[in-house]
Amino acid sequence: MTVEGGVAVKMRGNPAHPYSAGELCPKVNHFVERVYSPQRITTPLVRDGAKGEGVFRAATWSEALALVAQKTHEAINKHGGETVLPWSSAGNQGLLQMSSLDRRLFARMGSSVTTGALCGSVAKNGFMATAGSARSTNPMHIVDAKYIVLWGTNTRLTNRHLWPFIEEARSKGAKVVVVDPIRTITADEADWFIQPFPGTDTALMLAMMHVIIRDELCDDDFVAQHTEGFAELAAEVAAWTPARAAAECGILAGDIETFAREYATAQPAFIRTMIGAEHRENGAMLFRTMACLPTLTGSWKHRGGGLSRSVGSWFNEYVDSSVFDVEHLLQGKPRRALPFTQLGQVLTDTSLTPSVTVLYVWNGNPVLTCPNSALTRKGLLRDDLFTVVSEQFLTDTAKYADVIFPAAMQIEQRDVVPAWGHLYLGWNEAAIAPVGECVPNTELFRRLATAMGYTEPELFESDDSLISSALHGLDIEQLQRDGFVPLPNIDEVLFSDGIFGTASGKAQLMSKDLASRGLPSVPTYMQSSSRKGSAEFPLVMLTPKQHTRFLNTSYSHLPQHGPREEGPYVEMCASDAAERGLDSGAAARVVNERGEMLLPVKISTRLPEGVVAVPFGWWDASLVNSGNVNDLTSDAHTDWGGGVSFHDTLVQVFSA
Ligand SMILES: Nc1nc2c(c(=O)[nH]1)N[C@H]1C(S)=C(S)[C@@H](COP(=O)(O)OP(=O)(O)OC[C@H]3O[C@@H](n4cnc5c(=O)[nH]c(N)nc54)[C@H](O)[C@@H]3O)O[C@H]1N2
Ligand SMILES: Nc1nc2c(c(=O)[nH]1)N[C@H]1C(S)=C(S)[C@@H](COP(=O)(O)OP(=O)(O)OC[C@H]3O[C@@H](n4cnc5c(=O)[nH]c(N)nc54)[C@H](O)[C@@H]3O)O[C@H]1N2
Ligand SMILES: [Mo]
Repeated sequence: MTVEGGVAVKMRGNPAHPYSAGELCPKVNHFVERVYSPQRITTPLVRDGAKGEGVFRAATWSEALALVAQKTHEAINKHGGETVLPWSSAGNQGLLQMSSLDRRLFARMGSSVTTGALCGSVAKNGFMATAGSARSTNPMHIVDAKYIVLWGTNTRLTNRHLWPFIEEARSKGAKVVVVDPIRTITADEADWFIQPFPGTDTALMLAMMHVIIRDELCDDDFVAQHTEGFAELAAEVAAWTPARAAAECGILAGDIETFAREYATAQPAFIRTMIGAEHRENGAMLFRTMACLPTLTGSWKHRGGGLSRSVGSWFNEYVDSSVFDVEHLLQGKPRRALPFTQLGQVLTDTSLTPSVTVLYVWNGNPVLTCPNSALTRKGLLRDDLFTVVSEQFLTDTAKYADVIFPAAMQIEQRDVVPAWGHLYLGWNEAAIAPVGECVPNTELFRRLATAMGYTEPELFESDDSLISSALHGLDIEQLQRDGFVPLPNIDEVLFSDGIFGTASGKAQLMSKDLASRGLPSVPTYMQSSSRKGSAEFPLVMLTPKQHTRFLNTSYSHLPQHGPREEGPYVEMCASDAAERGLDSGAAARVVNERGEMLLPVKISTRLPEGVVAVPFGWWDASLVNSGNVNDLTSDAHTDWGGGVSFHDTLVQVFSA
């Protein structure tokens, strides 16, 4: 960071960082402009118009805090602590600013808590059902792979720093296969692109395992010593011939045969996956089944083998966020758990007792990032709901607030940053004082605790003290000096000894635990509602990330971001467009029972018949018509893991 006279003027990446090699992505290479953006919220704001209208007046901190404390006390006195709901997503992903002192403050209030997540908890819980551990393979080991499967992840867009490692592996002879219902920019660069119909991957994997078992390509010793339930799995996959799966997935049976044999024999074979494929009704099953593939072939044994998803849980051993939970603040009270992803349902459920009457939102933009936005908005418009938002910008969510607190950004606060894509812990030093009256989340929660009249010292712990109480077994001096430190176990080849994280230490090809929860004990394909289709809404709509300059909905409203991406559109194949009399660029209405969007048509060869795609991340306010695709998406839960099935959404498209 270059700072002149207390003003940040330039930011660059650290070329010594082993993963990023100093490359800033298009999301953050204009970060300094974001910090000093004229649109930034720099003082507390109090609503000065109708709810949702977005009209506010500046207020002092003491006025805003007093109002929030008064409303919160009133609500708790009337309905009990569980009437308060804190809703926080990832924000800047720092240890302190993502989730720390808030846990203590809301425990002290006895508030409700959220369960599940928009991101990652399905992949994690699906994977864990097989492997018993949330940890998966170090992504950087991909350089040693001979066969790379990028399964439901758009690496070149969403995880671009991994791409050079993939290129390096390819230069050493690795083959790169992409499995995705969309021919993404990553698929464009693959050696082989496999395009199953959305949500049918589990059928594809069952057929792969059919071939692997039938052709005796399992690692028999590994399976015998380190797994449970092989016979039950074999019985399930026996019926999944490549021909059967081919019909379900819309791909060729011969391709399934080849894929299975190549995957099993080209060792080490590495599967890389992320989040996109979890956003489905059967998302957890997809990840559970995927974890069986390297288990049957024993590819975990090799550096360059295994399966890699988000690796945040590697940090837990060294960055212990459980120190933020202080039991006695709860005074033995139970906490009511409400589903994180279904905020609209929670806020509009009239049978909920007590109903949520005070909502705190920070680190997230749920009006745009949760599914079924109309329901979220309806809930936020309730007259008897008091909404507090901490934000950097007047987002579509902040517009519904009664009080907004101005939030600091990364370069204005100290934090440590665990990663989800590599195994280096980052040190985030404050480079400048916060702009205006902005404060880090931790400081907001200390001020709120004071305003509430609470006195427990745990509610006021300093940032430095919180950091030092959470870090273990790391060289802090090195961390501060270099800006990053590798996790001590970074070279571990996960599960290479065949010891998994389950109670028995064996991978669960059959899981009694799943069975006891009423779920299928062995990997099982269940057709999703979107695969079944509907006469009224016959098209499956996918809504992945598609813009290099957006981070979900963050950045997209800023001049160097949204305007430099082509606006939102509905992408479809030529035959689906022709059937509807739509040409490229024509205005189309994308409709279902939840909402409607007016979008230009983009005809492409990236999608199969029956599947359309609309990019995620645009704000409502940025467009004449809504740019928010979550107006249409399904808020149905995933099979387990508490996620949401954004991609199991059905729509119809009409000429506008
Ligand atoms: N540029 C950019 N980068 C980002 C983000 C961003 O918004 N913009 N967001 C960040 C965040 S929060 C996350 S979680 C990661 C996500 O990283 P990814 O998981 O790589 O990204 P997604 O776009 O969610 O989904 C990836 C792919 O999943 C595919 N998919 C959907 N359904 C299925 C299915 O049934 N089977 C298969 N095989 N594939 C399926 C989609 O077509 C999509 O191409 O990206 C991070 N990086
Ligand atoms: N249709 C569809 N919907 C999706 C997805 C999809 O692929 N398709 N992806 C899902 C995924 S994977 C994710 S992760 C979620 C993301 O969902 P969210 O986390 O809600 O998304 P963001 O748009 O990143 O919003 C983060 C907000 O936090 C604010 N913020 C950042 N740092 C701080 C801070 O330190 N303090 C405070 N108070 N605020 C801060 C930013 O200004 C921004 O407005 O969206 C999900 N929704
Ligand atoms: Mo995410």
